[in-house]
Amino acid sequence: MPRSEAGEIETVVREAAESIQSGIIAQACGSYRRGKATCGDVDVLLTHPDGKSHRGVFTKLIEKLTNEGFLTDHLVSIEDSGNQKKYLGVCILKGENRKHRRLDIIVVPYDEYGCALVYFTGSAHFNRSLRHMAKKMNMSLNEHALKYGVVRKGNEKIYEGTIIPTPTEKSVFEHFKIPYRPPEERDH
Ligand code: DGI
Ligand code: CA
Ligand code: CA
Repeated sequence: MPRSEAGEIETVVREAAESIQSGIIAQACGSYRRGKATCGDVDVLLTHPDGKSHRGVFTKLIEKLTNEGFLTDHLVSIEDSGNQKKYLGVCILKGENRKHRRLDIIVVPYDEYGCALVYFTGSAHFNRSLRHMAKKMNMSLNEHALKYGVVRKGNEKIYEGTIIPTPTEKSVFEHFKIPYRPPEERDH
């Protein structure tokens, strides 16, 4: 789809989320955030800066968007091992000649927002490069957290390490001692 349409989808999700919980942050990540002219799907990441009000939004949001006729098909709803919730589905914008589009909605606690933003912005290739860098520095990176002091034996983790607070996406880059790379430059 053209990126303008991805932007419209982001707005629908953001406005619905805001009506459920004011002050919520809703950001389309993935290829959209990387500035692509076209996007295969839309990945909207949600969090709340007060650290707690993201809770309860997920179910209400899916329900509201379904009742509005925006979400037409639910593929998967996952609550992962941590505190992140992920929805994979299909949506359609109002108006003539609209097409069904794939939409992912991810709700994360604010203390995981920095790492989640990096992860869901991608690209998948860029994420792999960062994880490789983390490994070399005895750290680990995933969508939840950056950790230091990780002990590995071969591919096995012997010690999980300790979480480094990463309140912003920029802080993730700082801990790797690399210059901040804007989303448009994260294809590799
Ligand atoms: O085309 P994209 O929007 O980049 O890709 P996507 O919608 O499949 O996934 C959104 C982001 O989530 C992607 O840019 C990076 C992350 N991601 C998805 N699948 C994987 C992944 N990251 C890693 N490391 N490995 C994956 O399999
Ligand atoms: Ca995407
Ligand atoms: Ca996706």
